Amino acid sequence: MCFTGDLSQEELDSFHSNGFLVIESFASAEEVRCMMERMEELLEGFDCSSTNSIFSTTNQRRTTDDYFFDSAEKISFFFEEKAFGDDGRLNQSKQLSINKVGHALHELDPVFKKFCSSEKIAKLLFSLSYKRPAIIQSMYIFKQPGIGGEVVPHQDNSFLFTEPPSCLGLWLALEDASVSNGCLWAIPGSQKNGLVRRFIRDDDGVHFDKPSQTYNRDEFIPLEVRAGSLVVIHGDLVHQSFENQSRKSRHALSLHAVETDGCTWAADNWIRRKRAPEPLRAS
Ligand SMILES: O=C(O)CCC(=O)C(=O)O
Repeated sequence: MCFTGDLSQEELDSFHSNGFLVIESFASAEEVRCMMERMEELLEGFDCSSTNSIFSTTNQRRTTDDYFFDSAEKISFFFEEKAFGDDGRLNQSKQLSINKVGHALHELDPVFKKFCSSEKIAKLLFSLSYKRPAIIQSMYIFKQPGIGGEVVPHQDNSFLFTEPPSCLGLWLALEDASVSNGCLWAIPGSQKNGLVRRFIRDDDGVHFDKPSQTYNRDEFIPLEVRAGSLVVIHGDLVHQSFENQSRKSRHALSLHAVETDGCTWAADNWIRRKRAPEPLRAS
């Protein structure tokens, strides 16, 4: 049975206590298949020689080019840091070299748009008391076998800040995610400690306003989930994922929603849109 309706009180309590919630079978096998097949087509059409932009959370300098900034309203392709050999060429096919595709699949691609603006996504957000939620970014994350890079501990409100903070992560497993292929890890309840730092864009590019905090590895628990499961992530929850050193990929669709009713988008966020995002509608 796929998710169709509201969250139960028990699910809401669990989300508020832990800062995350796993909804199994949120997406049907058919929805997952359609999005994965569509991504294969998009990759087929991607000309590798058009960009060599790398996505890295360990090397911030690599994420500050115009290709990255412009991706807020485009479908753009970012390579794994370890995709290239010393000669600057890809060590494997482009299909196995891309770290992620973002950040406007939910607006520009009909297959992803259908899922992202579906009634169940809207209902979920309304169940969490959002009044006029909008998806502000979408990422198809590959976590490639062998070279899938780590995502260092972070809070999503750092990157997608509204006043007051309202970011919510919706992370859909398109393939089974386990400790061996780089599943999400989170510190349960860490959202209660509030936002530690912000990722600011200014005339010099992007930077954090404070140094990173050190987290103890054993505070984190793994969120191992089956394909089709959705992990709902509070904007202040500290979460991360490790390198994928296995031979299995771990594809996921990561969406981030914000409240547009009574919350103001911060002008110094990395995303500076020309058009306001479209709010999700109740049917
Ligand atoms: O998919 C991953 O490995 C990390 C994704 C994540 O942390 C996010 O989308 O906020």
